Amino acid sequence: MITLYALKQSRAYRIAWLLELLELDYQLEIIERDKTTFLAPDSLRQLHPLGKSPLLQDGDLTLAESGAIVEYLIHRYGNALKPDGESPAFTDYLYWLHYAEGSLMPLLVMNLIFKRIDDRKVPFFIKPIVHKITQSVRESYLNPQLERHLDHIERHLQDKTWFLGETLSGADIMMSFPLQAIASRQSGYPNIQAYVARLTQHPAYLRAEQKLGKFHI
Ligand SMILES: N[C@@H](CCC(=O)N[C@@H](CS)C(=O)NCC(=O)O)C(=O)O
Repeated sequence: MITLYALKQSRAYRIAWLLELLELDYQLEIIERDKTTFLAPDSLRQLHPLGKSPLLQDGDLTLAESGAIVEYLIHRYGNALKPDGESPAFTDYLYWLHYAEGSLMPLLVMNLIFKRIDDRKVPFFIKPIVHKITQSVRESYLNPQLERHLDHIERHLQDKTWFLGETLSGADIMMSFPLQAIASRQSGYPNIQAYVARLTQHPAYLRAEQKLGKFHI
């Protein structure tokens, strides 16, 4: 039996979408976030030392890390979602599948942390200093990097339905989460917006959302 431990409003949407696409039988354990910290509850650490979501159990196997889970499920149950190793699309598949967590998500997480620092209650005389530091990192590094990455993705999606062209693959499963977060915050980038509209209307994605609740991160 497959069990997906899905923290609310998390990367677990990726895995639920994939499980629905593969039409696998699975059990869903929906986990509430801590109301103040927004982190996962300690109970998840009893299943895996890092206590993060998504977490998948398949028989005796317990697997964390959404990229690893996507590769595992596709290898085991759904090779149709991965191009043949000899085809030219294969390296593109590898690139986007790993780019999502390896390059794009760290920038989004850094952005979120800076926003939390900016919003944090501190004595009024310290606030301008904190703001000056976060502003300077945003201007010198974070914003130009984000812009470069979004331009890169926007150009890639030009005239494409999915990341590899016309065929949906594991690369889309991985890119869905960061692009959904970006599309809800950023204006412009019409190819990214259209891509997110497409994926959120995909029948398997809608089935996943019906079980997990609407995604609105
Ligand atoms: N790179 C990991 C990241 C896992 C991760 O940070 N998940 C978040 C939810 S999207 C989480 O569990 N946050 C709660 C916490 O850190 O306590 C993956 O792709 O699975």
